[in-house]
Amino acid sequence: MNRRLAAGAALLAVVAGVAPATAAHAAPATAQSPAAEAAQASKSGLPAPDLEALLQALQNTTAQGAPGALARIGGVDGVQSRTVGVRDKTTGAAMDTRARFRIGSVTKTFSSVVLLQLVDEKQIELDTSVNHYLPGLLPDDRITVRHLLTHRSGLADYTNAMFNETVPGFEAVRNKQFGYQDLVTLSLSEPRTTEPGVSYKYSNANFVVVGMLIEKATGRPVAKEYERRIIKPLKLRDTSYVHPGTEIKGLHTRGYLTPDAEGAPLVDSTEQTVSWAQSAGAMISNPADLSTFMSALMTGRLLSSRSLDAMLTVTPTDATNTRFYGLGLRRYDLSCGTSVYGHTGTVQGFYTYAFATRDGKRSLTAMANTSNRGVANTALGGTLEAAFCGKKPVEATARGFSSATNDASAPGRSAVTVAPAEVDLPERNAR
Ligand code: REY
Repeated sequence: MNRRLAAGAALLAVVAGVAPATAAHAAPATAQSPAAEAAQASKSGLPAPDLEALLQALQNTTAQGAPGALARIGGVDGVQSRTVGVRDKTTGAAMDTRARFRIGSVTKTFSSVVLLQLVDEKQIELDTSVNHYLPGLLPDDRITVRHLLTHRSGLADYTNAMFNETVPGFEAVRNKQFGYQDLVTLSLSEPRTTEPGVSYKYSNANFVVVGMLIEKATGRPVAKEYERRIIKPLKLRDTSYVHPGTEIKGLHTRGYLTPDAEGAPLVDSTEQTVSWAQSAGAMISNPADLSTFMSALMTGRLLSSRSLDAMLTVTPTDATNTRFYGLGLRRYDLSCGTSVYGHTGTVQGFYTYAFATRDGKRSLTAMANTSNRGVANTALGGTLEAAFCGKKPVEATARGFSSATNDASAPGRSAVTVAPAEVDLPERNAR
């Protein structure tokens, strides 16, 4: 079993063991837990973040081989952050919450917002055939714009083959510039995965076509549209789309890709075109900007309520019934009953989580400067519970619930409750 399969098997075991979401609230209403009292006092109405568990999740992430990791909680209760390890292995510079990094598929949420603004402007319709806008592009007129945004088009994810061998795959494309059409051709050279609309299959090809739709409808490159519709209005000074440029300018974190061979040295993957992903994954940002973006999205500053509702209309992505996908947006249901919306990202050298509550009053960005290391990504996901659920009620343990689900400081906590980023599941088709 290679590392990927081993990690995946562990994750599946974890998912199978997810505690019922009700266990954490089983304490009767008469005796209020400290967390519940704190929730009443906070402006967000949420319990105070469990900063010890947050730090523990980051330490678990570096214990799994990430050079560094960070978590930054933002919102109406103020900013709280924690970092561990380094952002640069050569200089030894410490991880820094201000530094920029590659956000991978969190880019999909930016692309969805631009597309949905075009829907608001009546330039594009969600339930119209993609081929209506891009004649002859796809082999099936039944594939609609909504199918792309929900990963229900059946367009194969060409990145599975591209990165079958992790480091050679990366080196082959790191300085390459693909046209959108090249990426669609790669996808169409593989069998389609589902009839249009029938089932969810995560695929970068969908958001490549979303980029094409944006460029067709506006007559401008996607970079300009991100800039004028999101980056400028929200004053996101650390957010950019520099494709096909390879650098992350300014203060940034270096990314370290894990080779498939056990024990092989990490590959510094910081500089690359990310041309293989473009509108599916090539943006650069930092935690404060991602927090601003996710909160602005949730509070209706970017979209009409109709389009936001469409974006938030989700279907399950797996059998746990805790993970869902809307339009370029994930929803995770946490063990305390709180739902959070956002996206995960994986590009070579970087894992990202960017999520906010439905009312935008609390947000979390977590990042580790590693990838191809699913166990580290799962550990990083432990920051979600710590940030949004706070400390687990002590009386729940006293009443006999298993310590694994209720002890906030237990190392296994993140493994029990976290929703792992689907990109790292062993069979990527299962995404
Ligand atoms: C591509 C492979 C991951 C990453 C991907 N990312 O689809 C999109 C996303 C933009 O959803 C690479 N894995 C790694 C391998 C596996 O090479 N052999 O982990 O860096 O964020």
